[in-house]
Amino acid sequence: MQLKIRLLKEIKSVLVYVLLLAPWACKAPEVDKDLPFHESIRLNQIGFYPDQQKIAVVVDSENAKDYIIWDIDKRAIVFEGELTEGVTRTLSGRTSRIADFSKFSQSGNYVFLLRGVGKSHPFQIRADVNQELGIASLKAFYYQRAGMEMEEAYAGIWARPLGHPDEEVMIHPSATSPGRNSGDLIASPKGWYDAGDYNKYVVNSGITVGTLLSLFEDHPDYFENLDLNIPESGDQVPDLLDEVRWNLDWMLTMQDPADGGVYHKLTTAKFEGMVAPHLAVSQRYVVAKSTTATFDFAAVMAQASRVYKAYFPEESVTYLKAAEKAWNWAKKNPDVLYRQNEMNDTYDPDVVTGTYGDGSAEDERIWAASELFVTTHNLSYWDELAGADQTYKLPSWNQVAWLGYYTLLRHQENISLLPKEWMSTLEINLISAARSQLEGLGNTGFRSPMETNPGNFIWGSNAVASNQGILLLYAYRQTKEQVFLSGALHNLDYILGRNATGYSYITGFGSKTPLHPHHRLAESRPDLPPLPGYIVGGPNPGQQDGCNYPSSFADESYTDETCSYASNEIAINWNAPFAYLANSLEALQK
Ligand code: G3I
Ligand code: 9MR
Repeated sequence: MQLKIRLLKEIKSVLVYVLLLAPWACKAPEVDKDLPFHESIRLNQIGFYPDQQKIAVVVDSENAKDYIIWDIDKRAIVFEGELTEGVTRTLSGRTSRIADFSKFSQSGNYVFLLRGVGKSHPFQIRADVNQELGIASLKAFYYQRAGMEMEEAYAGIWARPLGHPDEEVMIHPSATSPGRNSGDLIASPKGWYDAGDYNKYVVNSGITVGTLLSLFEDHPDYFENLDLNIPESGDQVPDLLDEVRWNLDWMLTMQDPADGGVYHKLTTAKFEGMVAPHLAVSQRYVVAKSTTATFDFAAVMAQASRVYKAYFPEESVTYLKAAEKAWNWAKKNPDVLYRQNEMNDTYDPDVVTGTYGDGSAEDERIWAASELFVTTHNLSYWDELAGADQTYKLPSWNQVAWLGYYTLLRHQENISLLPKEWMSTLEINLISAARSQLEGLGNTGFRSPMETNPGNFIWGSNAVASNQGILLLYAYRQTKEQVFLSGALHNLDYILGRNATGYSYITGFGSKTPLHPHHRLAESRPDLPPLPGYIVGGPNPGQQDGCNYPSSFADESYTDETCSYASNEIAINWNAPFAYLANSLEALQK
């Protein structure tokens, strides 16, 4: 009897053992090897923070239900779940269901597997999951440097000869002034190439530098020792500030010393071909001054004067003088808007490169006044702001008021002389704008603020997603409400793969990434993978480049083709907000 019971018990425990282990044992090969990657599963291809949300979206695949998270290293199932019942629709009408595995928080390397369908791209869960991405998004600026040889020590396989020294840039007839005649040559070296093209535009440099300096001001400790492996690494200055200085040095040369006005751009007359920088040698010009460029310059120099004071005290003084001189010019010339067609009617040669033309310089005035006020505490700049429009406007190259307002909020403790009510209006407007980004998020196909409005899909839509992320992070820092942090992460997830095309839109980061960006630096080296760390413009139903797109729906209007400058170009003003988002999230986790 005793023996029988013992035997029965043993059989039972063996049975339990077999029952427990069997599914593991026979599922392992299925999970790991046999199931193919499946496009219907969309998730962040880099990964997630242990304590934050983790969501995958499944499009179509109506019958699928159970999913597992498979640990690639341990070769084991570590989490199981079911897709939510709720079905939403993507912008193109496909069904979408989500898998929320936020509860799973173990660090590791994983793949998401949908039973009966397939597996996802691999991803990680890690406390510093966005660190390399953040660094690469800043290192991208180094690769954009004009007038510098890229040495192998810093550029690796992307080493290249020096191009565009810009020591002999011609004064275009639209840009003459006493002492500078048409055809004269000036030196205007350094700076970053704007984008896929090799020109240098002050307006776009402005928002780019402003965004990067704000990133530094918001997280100085994080950047104190962050190593970008650039030629200046190892000096006493944070690498981020060394990198930005390369462009500030150039911007300073764009100011006419005679009157303080700032040339709108430095450009060839026509876009160069898809050739390496040292082979793109057409004559470059500085072209017409503009109010927008000059106010943007004033804003950036005022901010730089503040930020660099501790590192380069002499430059700090130079920056402030340049800012004030620019401010005075722009105040005297409030309506000198850049109109390329009119310019071409009057002067030769015609200039047909990027315009960065803008109908109003009012937001640029607000930005400049804000930066100058915070740096100098001079109340005459406050007078400029007292009656200004305070409604929230998402930053873009032609809408920069809130770069200034973010700065006022960042420094509110030091500017207590401003009326409390006026300052709290800014704060209220910021927070309610952030809240409205989240409205309707749960009904979108891919669960991101970006998709709550099809109107977000413009040329450079990925910068819209990034700038929304920045707004949400500011709201988070003001309120400490988790929904805002979560919203910013949703847009990061969107950019990194949880979206309608299934691309991670960052070159070199993710499993399905752009391979043919409209980027002369990359396209002139077809033997190499594209330079890493760049965000491409992203879906844009305008499709202004006339390339073949796979779809006309807003969030699917993307094609990874070199010809597609309207959806697949890279640009400094898009990388900067993305770099802000990735690095600020990292800094916040620390
Ligand atoms: O202002 C309208 C807005 O009212 C409307 O709702 C929206 C709908 O699409 O369009 C808005 O105008 C757009 C404008 O950007 C402002 O966002 C135009 O359609 C669009 O064609 C225009 O695109 C600009 C593009 O140059 C062409 O001018 C991009 O913003 C700008 O980032 C891009 O910049 C180029 C440089 O010129 C040259 N270097 C490369 C760089 C990146 O592509
Ligand atoms: O390469 C140019 C890109 O940087 C600009 O964003 C884009 C729009 O201004 O123009 C691209 O240049 C194209 C030009 O406009 C038309 N001919 C083909 C050029 C691309 O090879």
